[in-house]
Amino acid sequence: LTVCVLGLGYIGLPTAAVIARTGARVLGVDVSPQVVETVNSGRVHIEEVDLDGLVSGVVARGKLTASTQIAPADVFVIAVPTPFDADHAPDIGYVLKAATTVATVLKPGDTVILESTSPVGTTEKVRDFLAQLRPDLRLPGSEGADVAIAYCPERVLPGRILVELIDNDRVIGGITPRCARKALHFYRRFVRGACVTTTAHAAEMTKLTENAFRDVNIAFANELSRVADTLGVDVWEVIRLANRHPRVNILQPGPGVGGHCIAVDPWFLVHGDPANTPLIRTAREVNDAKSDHVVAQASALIEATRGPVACLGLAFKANIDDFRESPALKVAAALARRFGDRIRVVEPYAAALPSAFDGTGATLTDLDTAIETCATMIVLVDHDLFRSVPLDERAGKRVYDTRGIWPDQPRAPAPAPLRLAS
Ligand code: SAJ
Repeated sequence: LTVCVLGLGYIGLPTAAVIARTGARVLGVDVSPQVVETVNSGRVHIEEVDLDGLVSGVVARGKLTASTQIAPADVFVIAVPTPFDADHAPDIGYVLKAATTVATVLKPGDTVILESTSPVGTTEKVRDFLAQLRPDLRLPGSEGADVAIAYCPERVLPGRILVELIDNDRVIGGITPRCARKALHFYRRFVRGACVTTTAHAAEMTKLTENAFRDVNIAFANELSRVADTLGVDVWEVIRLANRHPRVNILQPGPGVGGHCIAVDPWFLVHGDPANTPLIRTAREVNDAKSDHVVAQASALIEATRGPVACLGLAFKANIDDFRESPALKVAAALARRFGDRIRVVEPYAAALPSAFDGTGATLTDLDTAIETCATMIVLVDHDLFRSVPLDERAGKRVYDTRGIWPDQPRAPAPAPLRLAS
């Protein structure tokens, strides 16, 4: 079996490597010559647990090669980004560009699988696009179709990608049932989880639904944290207690929602049906507004104090080195613009401060120095390293813990008791 994976990013590269490990010959295609060169030398350009060892192994055995040029294959997996534009409208330009590339080598018997998160209807658009470019082929939907096209979203969690690529269930949506079966056959090579077939439309909407579900649930937690602030209640305690109910499972509040998926994908659903998505849209707005609220709260705290302030964390979530679309980075950079050299950023996963801090005067420091020198600490990421700081090292500090990692931290004096209406 020969497989071509288009896009060697956070999903494409691990997927290519896992398929190559099954013994298939895999060609990874990327527009970036640097990425191609890095992979061909057996190295990786992204941080992901165990990925370096896997890639160097399959490259050394000649099972995985990378190129900027496509070549004929039996299966094509498209794993390119689908961003949105300024109006939150999905941009499937990279997907269509990848399809154009595939069209140059597509032949009867091949399977084309789209894995990129995509608005509902995109897989059919890919089919229509390929039909225009290759009128000589019989594409699904036409009599005696000899090419299969399917949608199979990735659903792996950064930090656990190699485990989840194998263990998670997969939803495989075919343009026709035959396409789904053909793609199913492919995924069974490396997936241990269940592989469930459906239509392309249902699979596309399923992916968006999963991330919108998480976004709405995080928004609920973020809204609760604001209410709890107003009422002078500890939101972490309330959530812990409420979650003792057998049918309640509230997620964790934080400084907002980051990453490339959860803050993006819900918009694809909203865009698909704006009139019927007030909840999903509002959840997005609640989560985005949470970052602004955290900036305001932290600013008030910093203004009331003197001396250096530690901002703990820049990553978009715990224990990863990914700073793109990170609410922690957004908050810390806003504080740096406002408070300049008082801001000391601690981020064990950063070698230098990102460009958002250029010209602000803020500096990167290590945790020990921050504990020694900063009387004020703003927790923005729940890295294990921060979680493990014991209470005696935090005693007497003014702490704004947006992630709830230090439940034993003495709280600032509660606001005056509420006057209840009689
Ligand atoms: N977050 C909270 N509170 C929580 C959980 C998360 O504030 O209780 C924040 C995180 O700190 C982070 C953001 O949400 O800023 C997203 O983190 P995440 O761990 O929820 O998700 P991602 O973006 O790493 O990966 C998600 C996953 N989707 C779901 O869990 C439904 C993953 O399975 C998907 O494959 C991935 O999106 C994707 O590629 O779509």
